Amino acid sequence: MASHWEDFYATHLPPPDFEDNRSILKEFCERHKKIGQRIVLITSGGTTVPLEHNTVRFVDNFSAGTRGAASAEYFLEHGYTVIFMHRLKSLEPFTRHFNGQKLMDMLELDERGPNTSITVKPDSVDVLAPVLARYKHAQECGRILYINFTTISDYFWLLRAACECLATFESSALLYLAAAVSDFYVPSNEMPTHKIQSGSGVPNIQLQLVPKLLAPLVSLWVPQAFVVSFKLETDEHILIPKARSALNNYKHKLVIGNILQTRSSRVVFVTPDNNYEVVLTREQQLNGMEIEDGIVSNVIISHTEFMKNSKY
Ligand code: PAZ
Repeated sequence: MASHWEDFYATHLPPPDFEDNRSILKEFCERHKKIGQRIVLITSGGTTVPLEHNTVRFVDNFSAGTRGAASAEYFLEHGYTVIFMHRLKSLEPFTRHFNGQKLMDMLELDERGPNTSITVKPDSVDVLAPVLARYKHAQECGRILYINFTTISDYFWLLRAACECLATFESSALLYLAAAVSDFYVPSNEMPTHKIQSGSGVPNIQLQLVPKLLAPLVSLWVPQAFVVSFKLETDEHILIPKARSALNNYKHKLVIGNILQTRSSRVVFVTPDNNYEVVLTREQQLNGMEIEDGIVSNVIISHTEFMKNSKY
């Protein structure tokens, strides 16, 4: 049985920096509410499920955060203000282009003179400059806020706090829930305090079902917002039925379905009225295009339509 969402908050403490993050979210939303721009909350990356309170081991999720980080850049390009709620150390907008050693390889170090200098290699300027320009612009306008989570419990607390701040935006708020959130967890009161000992034999770890937050989110926390959830499956046959059942259960506006192996080239939009695919061809991929460009453009068309028809 899934525990009820209210029980979850009653039995799991907020993360230690929760009040700081709540104030930061509140201040950011109040500032942008005055400007009157549209705002998107993007959740990105996977949550962890700790197996011990003093966590040495945890269950993790495959998500790298590519979808969320890339989408954040496209929402900024379209004039949205962005709250980027992501798994700590997962991919982030802009820096994702220079992951690993890429940035180091673009730089030249000169230690010959009295002053050490670092320059960008001439053939890397064209690659770095456009991304840097977009990054600087977003920073200078203060249009993106980064909030990070690690565990499923952090995610729950931060998501609700963000929703409380976003509610005032009514239909101008868009929730783009791309994070891969664990479906199973070990409740706090069933978790050992210390590292599980191999000397005690095979551990008996009982995972419970995570409560479905989409239900209170859509009906109570941000009832006027445009909510988009993602659905990941590995079996093509159940993708659309599962996406449609989520839409029927939670009564939000759009589920974007994807299959693990093809998620960067094909997604299916499932709406109350129909299904349609957004696809990136091999050629487009080779030309450096990203499927998130098409996903975000289509989501914005639906959000615009939703705002037009909304009385809020
Ligand atoms: O983060 P990523 O780019 O590696 O993967 C994106 C994704 C597959 C996690 C996302 O598109 C998604 O489907 N999120 C929801 C997953 C789910 O809980 O069903």
